[in-house]
Parts: sequence; structure tokens; C-alpha cells
Amino acid sequence: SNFKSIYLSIMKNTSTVKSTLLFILLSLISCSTDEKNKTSDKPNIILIYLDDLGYGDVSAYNSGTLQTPNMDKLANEGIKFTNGYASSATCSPSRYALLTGTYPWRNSEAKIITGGSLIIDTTEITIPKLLKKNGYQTGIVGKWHLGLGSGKIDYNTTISPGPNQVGFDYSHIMADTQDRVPAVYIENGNVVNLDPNDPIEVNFSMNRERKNYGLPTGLKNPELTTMKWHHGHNGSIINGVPRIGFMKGGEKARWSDIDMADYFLNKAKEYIEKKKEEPFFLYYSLQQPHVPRTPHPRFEGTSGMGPRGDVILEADWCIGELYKTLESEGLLENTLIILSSDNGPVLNDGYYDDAVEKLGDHTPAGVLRGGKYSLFEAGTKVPFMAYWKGKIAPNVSEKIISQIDILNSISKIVGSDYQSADGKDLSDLILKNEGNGRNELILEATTRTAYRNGDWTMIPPYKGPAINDKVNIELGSSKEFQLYNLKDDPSQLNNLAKSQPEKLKEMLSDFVKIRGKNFSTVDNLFLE
Ligand code: NG6
Ligand code: CA
Repeated sequence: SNFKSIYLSIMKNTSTVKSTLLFILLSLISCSTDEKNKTSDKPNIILIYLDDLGYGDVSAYNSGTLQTPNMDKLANEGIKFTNGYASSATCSPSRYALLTGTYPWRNSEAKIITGGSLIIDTTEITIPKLLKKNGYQTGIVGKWHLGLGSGKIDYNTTISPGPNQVGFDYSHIMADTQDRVPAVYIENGNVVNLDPNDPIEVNFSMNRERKNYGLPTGLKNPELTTMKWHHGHNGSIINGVPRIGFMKGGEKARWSDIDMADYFLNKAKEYIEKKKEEPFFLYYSLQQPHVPRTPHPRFEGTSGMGPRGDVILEADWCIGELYKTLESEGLLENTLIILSSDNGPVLNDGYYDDAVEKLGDHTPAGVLRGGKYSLFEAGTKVPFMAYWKGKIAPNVSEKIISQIDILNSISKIVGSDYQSADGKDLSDLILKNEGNGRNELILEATTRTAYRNGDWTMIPPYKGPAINDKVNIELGSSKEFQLYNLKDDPSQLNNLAKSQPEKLKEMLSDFVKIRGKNFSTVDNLFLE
């Protein structure tokens, strides 16, 4: 080869030739370090996103009864945020905000989806789209829940638009949630294992005559269920689990609930193994611990807390396996991992599954008030951590960070100029624990909004129940203004709205500046 002949000719040495050799060698070395630096400018990025995992469900956040060593490793050896927020207290709006860097209340369609259309406009900038423009391969494995198609979805053709139309080169998803039909996986728009002779039909209409539509239902045939429904979830029974909605056909395509964790993990691992040569972005979106909680038998009984605890341990194991894959592929030093959850915890979300009965001393929300669906802290304050071996030093940060900041931060990290209007570039905070977090943040829960600024949080008055009795969670709605100082009162027990009228006024006015005046269901707000 060329190298060999240069080498050999040089070996017939004179001292000038020797120094030339040295020069060539040095430039080769420096060139290869350049190459390396280049790749670490574009690290692989993995977003691990859990579904309904609470602030107190990770032992790094709440050293209690449930042990999550693999998530703890990322939190303790990376940066652990103790004021990290999902944008919303439910799934679809949070996921919309995560991928677009835009507040979900700006998009009237960003509400919990049940068989609905794609809520991201195909012209919107998303994390995968931005990364694709910057030379990344982009994949999603797991729960989507951002809608598919436009109008009625035909599951028997290639479904579009979906993840592949908003920036993902590769997608292997479940459409909405594990408790909704159709219980099938969809790869790049096509239902996996679909038999054309057994087409899938789905409907979610609660008015129609359900008794004879599709598979037996939880409503009519509760004796066929192995998991009992508590509220909602009385539609088609699949694998003994009654779901939201009704389904016909697609028998060979139906997923196995107990294998779902392994299934998605394997797809995620395969993706990494296939794409490792070039920078990749993987959105690994786990289904746990959302209902129905169906741990693989390997995890049954492992937490002593019933299926909810078991699937958290299962998810933690999956995260450990993913980590091992990165390690054995030699990718850890060049991979940024961000882990968070789409909203806070809930125990009974529609099935009798012992989540309440076997909870014991575990506190899924830690000391926080509320839970999923709530404007109180536990609705949106979630585990939030970033890990990059050799790059991010172990740190705990109390700075405020939101999932809408991930897009802007990633944009900066990969050298792009794009910044969404609502998000902040917090890349220095994430990578170096430097600089400030956010000062302020709008929080959302089922279309209601609240405002955090510094140590304070303000919830304007809302009509509607204070508690959702079915799930037994305080929603944060009250006819009174609420004002809390989170530093002194992280559990939001002392409403200071009456004793601190000046602070309330200031908070309200700052809130309205971002949110606009149309934010409350109570009309008699004394806005100036
Ligand atoms: C609710 C479901 C709940 C859960 C939620 C979505 C009923 C009564 N409740 O409508 O079980 O599926 O939607 O959760 O059907 S989320 O985490 O995806 O937002
Ligand atoms: Ca969720």
C-alpha cells in the first residue's frame, strides 16, 4: 500500500526523513483525534421516556422500598434534576411538547388521544427532524400516542402521516396506549404480522351498539377477563385484558402483553446495533408503568407491590439491558442519554390490579401533592436525568428544566442554530451543570394551566371537581387562587394566595403575559 512504500522509503533514513516521518505520524494522529472530536460533537442521543412514572418511583429520588438500580446509575453518575418537569400531566400533550419544544396548550389538538389523527403538523420542527438535518439517523421504538393518519385510520394499509412523516427514519410503535385498541405493533406505518385475509377494524364510539361488535367486551363478558376493569376499559377483551375501544380481526397481529417489554427492548437493541456506525437518535418510549400492568412472568411478584411495582422493576431492567448494549458496542462515551417520564403517577387508572392494595410504604410521588391529571406538583414534576459517560460529571441540580427545553438543548449540542420559541437552550446546564435553568414555566393538566416562577407556583381558579374520585387524585382545581412557595412547602399544603396578595398579583400578571387571558374556566377573575 501507499503507506508501506512511504514507510519503507523513509526507513532508508536520513535525519530530515526521520523528522518528516514524525511530522506525518503526528498529523495522522491529530487527524484521527479530529475525527473523534467530530463524532463526539454529534453524540448518539437516546431519549428514554417512561409512561406515568412518578417522581418517587425511582430510588435515586426516593430511597424507599422500590429499588431501581439502573435508573439510579444514570441519575447518580450523570446529572439528576430535582426540578425537572414534563409539560403536561397527561401523555399526548407531554409527548407533543417533548418532540416539538412547544407548549402543548398552544395546540388545541394536544389532548389525550384515543384512535385520533396525528397532532404534529408535518411542517413542524421536531427533535428527529432537526437531527436528521444534522446527519443523524432517527428511530422510535415503543409508545407513540401522538395520533396517526388524518381522519379515520385504515390499519390495513400503510398508515400515514405518522412518526415517519415527522422526522423518524424508522418507527416500531404501538399507536396509542397498551389499554387502547388496536393491540398491534406498527412498523414504519404497517401493522406487523397483518394477515390480509383477517383485516383489522376498530371503533371507539361509545354510543354505537357494542354488544355484537368485534371481540367480546369487558362490559358484556366480564367472565372472560383475567384483569378486571374498574372504570372505562370495558371494550374488546384481548389476552384477557378489556381495553378502551372495540376491535375486530387482526388476530395474528395482536401483541402479547407480557412480552411487550422484551419486544420493544429487542427492537431498541437491534436499532442501536444496526445504526451504530453513524450518529443516531433513538426515542425509546417504554409502556410502563401505565395500565394495564402486565409484567413478564420473570418479574411477577418481584416488587412485592403487585404489578405496578413489578413493571417498574421490569422497565428498570430493560434500561439496564440497553445500557449493557451500549457498553458492549463501545458506544457509552459517545452517547448522551436523557431519561424522563411523560407525567406523574397514578395507582388505579381503570383496572383492579392491586396497585392501591399492595402499595405498602411506597410513595410514587415522593412528598409531592397530586398525581397524574393534576396541576399540583406530582402531575408534572418527574424524574429527569442526563447521562454521558466521561462527559457529564455526577451532579444534582435544583435548577428548573422542562422537557420543552430538550429540543433547544440538543440543537445546540449538535451545532444547529434552530431554537423553538417556548424552549430554552439548557445544554450548559445539562452537560456542565453551568448556568441558570428556567425562571418560569407554564404547567398543564387536561387543558388547565398553572404557573411556576422561581420558588413559587400559582394555580388560577378552575371549576370542576377538586378530586378525581375514580383515580383518587387531587386535580388542583379550586374556586380560589392558589399560591405556594415550593422551597418552604414542597408538598403544597399552605396556600399563601390570601396572605401574599402582591406576590399573587405579580405571578398572575407574568402568567397572563405568556398564557394569554383565556386560561381559566372560572369567569370572575379579577384581571386588570
Ligand atoms: C384515560 C384513561 C386512562 C389512561 C389515560 C391516558 C379511562 C377511564 N381512563 O382516558 O386509563 O389510558 O386516558 O393516559 O379510560 S396517558 O398517560 O396516556 O395520558
Ligand atoms: Ca402517561
